[in-house]
Amino acid sequence: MRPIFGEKDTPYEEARVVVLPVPYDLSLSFLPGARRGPAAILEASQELEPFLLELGVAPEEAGIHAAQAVPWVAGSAEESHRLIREEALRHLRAGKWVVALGGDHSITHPLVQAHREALGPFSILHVDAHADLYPEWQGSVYSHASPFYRLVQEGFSVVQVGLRAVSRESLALIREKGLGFFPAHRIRKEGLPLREILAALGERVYVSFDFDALDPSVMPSVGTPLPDGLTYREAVDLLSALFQEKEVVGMDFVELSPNGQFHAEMTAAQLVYHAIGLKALQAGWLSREADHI
Ligand SMILES: [Mn+2]
Repeated sequence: MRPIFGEKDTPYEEARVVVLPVPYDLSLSFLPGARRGPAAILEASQELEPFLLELGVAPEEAGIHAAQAVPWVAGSAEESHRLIREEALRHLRAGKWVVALGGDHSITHPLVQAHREALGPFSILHVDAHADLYPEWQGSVYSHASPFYRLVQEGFSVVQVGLRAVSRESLALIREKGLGFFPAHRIRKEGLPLREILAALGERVYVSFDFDALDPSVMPSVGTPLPDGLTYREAVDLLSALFQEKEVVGMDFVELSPNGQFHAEMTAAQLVYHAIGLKALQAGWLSREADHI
């Protein structure tokens, strides 16, 4: 197997970080293709510079291992989600920090359940163009439009950043449940309200990052692109602030739908790698090399 995220390949036992490919996209309502997202990110990651100039570390030196992709069960969203939950739980119980790569956004529900079971309570930072708060979509509660409805009903505290497609019903639910709500139009006009976002979150946070939160000018390869999204810099600044002040218990990056635009896949890989570097610094696995700024 070729190395991913840098030049080394860390064996499972030595790895602190497990990248978990979840190529499940059977819930997609518009353009399918997110099943090819994890492989595309891992392939693009081979082209990254291992040393990250901004962080002053080479995140791969924290030890990153790409796990086997979670298989899906044709015709059964329920069974597929059960497998995702079990695989994530296995890595968490082995003490690994798990970064899942989707796949469609429905995978966040079993991933969050696994983290809750292994690691205890946390709040959720949901970065997305869409609220994903439909009680069901096209007749399924396992839809990629529904994971946060289910999580909110299960009592999770959710903070949503970057939204620009929200139904009246979803907006009513956001208000009723008191979710953190930071729509893209506000961010475009006023900048990223980092203090407010951090204040809305608890001390421990799970991050679910839908690549369509980014503006299509930087991230065209998603199933449902929408204009007026976050810049790459805003995504990095949001994650940097989060890792500085919170314990990030886990992450998923979902909905990359490769469509031949390799720059989008590189962008996705770079953001994931940057997030792993932030974790490595926050956890004390690596120290910033002060000479490199
Ligand atoms: Mn989403």
